[in-house]
Amino acid sequence: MGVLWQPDLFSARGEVAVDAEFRTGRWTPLDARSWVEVVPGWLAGANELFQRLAEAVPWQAHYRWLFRQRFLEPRLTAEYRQLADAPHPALVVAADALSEHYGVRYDNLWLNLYRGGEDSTGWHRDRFSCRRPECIVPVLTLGATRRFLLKPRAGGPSIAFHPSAGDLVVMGGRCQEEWVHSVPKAPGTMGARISVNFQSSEQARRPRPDGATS
Ligand SMILES: O=C(O)CCC(=O)C(=O)O
Repeated sequence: MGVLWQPDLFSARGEVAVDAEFRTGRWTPLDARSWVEVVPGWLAGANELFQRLAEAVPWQAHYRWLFRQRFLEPRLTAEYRQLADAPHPALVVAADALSEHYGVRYDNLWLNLYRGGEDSTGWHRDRFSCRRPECIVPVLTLGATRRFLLKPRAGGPSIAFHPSAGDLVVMGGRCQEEWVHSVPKAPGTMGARISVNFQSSEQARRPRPDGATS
């Protein structure tokens, strides 16, 4: 895959590892029931992991339907339904650390490759991977820094985050019910970005009417 990779010249090429203590985490309430936690530099060795994923993942383009029109999604994606099939062992370690920290079992992965500033994802919420009233959705950034926006589903100004390589953005509470998120186009951006969405089959199941969780 010939994506442009622009490593941070100041970070040493090294082992991929996560901060299991989430020491740099900054938790921000969005409203009374929704929140975001940003964990700068959560993953060390982000450049190494980016390069391995850019090369090893079978990235695919997909057509989507929007307002009855079929369009080619402006990014490439890949899905790993079993964590055991993850394309790099560090992603299993990362999923386990997230599961331990947030009390949600992350057992599958959704990866996005934004080849450059013309790639993007529009406003959406994670309806299919989050069918519980409250969910916790961690998104790890590798590669280029892009804007990650959140805005209330009912309307209102957006809030911008600028996750860089190795940073984690975690959407929690009723974020997938009452907020939408996007990664807008960024003409002039040099380099590609990969985002790793840690998903949970528990969160993708509707709660049972009797209140049981499985
Ligand atoms: O790339 C990102 O940071 C967000 C990805 C996303 O929202 C999605 O794939 O549903």
